[in-house]
Amino acid sequence: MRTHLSEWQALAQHAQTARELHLRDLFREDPRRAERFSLEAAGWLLDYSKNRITQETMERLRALARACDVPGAIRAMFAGERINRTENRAVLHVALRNRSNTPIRVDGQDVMPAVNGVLERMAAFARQVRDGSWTGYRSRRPVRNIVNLGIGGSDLGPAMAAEALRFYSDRRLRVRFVSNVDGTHLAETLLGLEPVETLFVVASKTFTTQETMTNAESARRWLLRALKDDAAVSRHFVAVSTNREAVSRFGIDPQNMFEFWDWVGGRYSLCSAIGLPLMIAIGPENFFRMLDGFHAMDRHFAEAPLEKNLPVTLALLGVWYRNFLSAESHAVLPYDQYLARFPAYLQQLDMESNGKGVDRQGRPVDCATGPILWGEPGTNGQHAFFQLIHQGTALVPADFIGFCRSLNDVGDHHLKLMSNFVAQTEALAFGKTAAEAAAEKVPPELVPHKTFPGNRPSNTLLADALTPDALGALIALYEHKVFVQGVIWDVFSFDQWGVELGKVLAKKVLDELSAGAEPQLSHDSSTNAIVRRLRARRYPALE
Ligand code: G6Q
Repeated sequence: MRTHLSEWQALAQHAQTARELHLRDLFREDPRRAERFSLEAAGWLLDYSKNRITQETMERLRALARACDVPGAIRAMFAGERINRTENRAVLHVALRNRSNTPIRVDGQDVMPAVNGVLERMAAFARQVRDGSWTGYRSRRPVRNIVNLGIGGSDLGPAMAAEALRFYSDRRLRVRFVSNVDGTHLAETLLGLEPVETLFVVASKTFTTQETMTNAESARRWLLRALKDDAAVSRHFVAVSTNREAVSRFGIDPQNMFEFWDWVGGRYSLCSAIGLPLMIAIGPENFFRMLDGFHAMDRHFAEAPLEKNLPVTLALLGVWYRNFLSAESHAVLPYDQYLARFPAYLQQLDMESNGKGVDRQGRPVDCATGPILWGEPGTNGQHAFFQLIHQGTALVPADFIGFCRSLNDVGDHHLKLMSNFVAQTEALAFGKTAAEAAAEKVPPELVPHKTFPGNRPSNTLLADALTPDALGALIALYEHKVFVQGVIWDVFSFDQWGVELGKVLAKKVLDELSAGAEPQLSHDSSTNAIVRRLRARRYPALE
């Protein structure tokens, strides 16, 4: 068990004194603190000096990482070992963006020719859509609307990245994402679209997911209502999947299926064919630049020693707060409107990977695992929940993500944005003492309210501009951070069994909700009553 490790116990001991440290004193005592606790890789600066750590803290955390064999785990992942043991799969998202093209083997077979082959087919298809030569069924009209139908890992990555890289997108094309089984999502998205100008990308690794298949069937009906010929499906639907059989059963031409593999986890699949709608939006060259950024961070992660390793450092800081200073959540605060969906994307990456309660031997874990991850872009969050981070009782370590240059140089907006970015981390770290408040002539009764305790930790992540490669490197940074934390907590980060039970129960409830005759209900009294009410009040009434 992790807490039995002497390195763990040493950290717990060390945390008792570290709890007393204040960032004000740490910075006062060491004028070179920022330099000492800053790292750079793949175009990103990480300044982690505004954390409640000392040199000793970091050394002890790295000792823990070594005791948990983080270096061995990194090697095993890159070597294509079946580290996803509960699903008996290798974990090789790094192969998808292996731009140096060195062989990466699964069961002795190099996967790079297949990876490169699919990327080439994607690029050829994306070019056809972008240059207008992919036209609607029996029409000369080019496709203008691309609607991705997918959910979870088959939605969040491309949806987030299409927003993040919107600056680079072809504005003649409208790329949209429908995920929810709620018919409103599809209905509102299709409103006003011309079927003959619309291409659906059905993105599903398994091609059995209820939400995606329901949306795909409804989209097909919508298309055929207008085009009135089943043959139109093969012109207006393409698929991204590992399930060739189900794809052709749906009526999609296997020529228009873009394949990926079981060693690509859903939430790690953005660089696979799942990225197709993004590639159509921003073009293959920008997509490849994004892969270059991913690869640069992958190389850094695989090669840099622990003390210079950005993903390892972020992971260890997270472990420090979660396990030794009892933080329950972690905020991610991008100061860039294009990154509006980044926290939602990271929520899946982090919480689905490390939201686990048993260790790799199947025993209940003896330490806290993944934190609750949340966030919103700055400066919006400042006018909403930042109050709690500054003066509330919860410790919320935060990552501030920003860029030196804006892609939209409008007046002095960027200077104002970034002045807030800087000021927030400063205010969080150093606060304002009661004496300082009093010196500002704050009425005595208000002094406690206008005092800021400070000592609230943050990381600053800064890149020059939000380019495709900067985005790729940023995503890879978090992917590997989550991986390292999973190793330290000794949980399996690449499965998600916790989502299964609800799916199974929903099937039963669906039968009950849609049954003609009043069904015999055998749930608890609460569930029975809700099912009855839904049936009774559904309008128009069930026959
Ligand atoms: C991600 C999960 C999950 C998955 C969706 C969609 O890591 O596995 O979010 O991506 O359930 O699955 P399909 O791609 O099979 O439709």
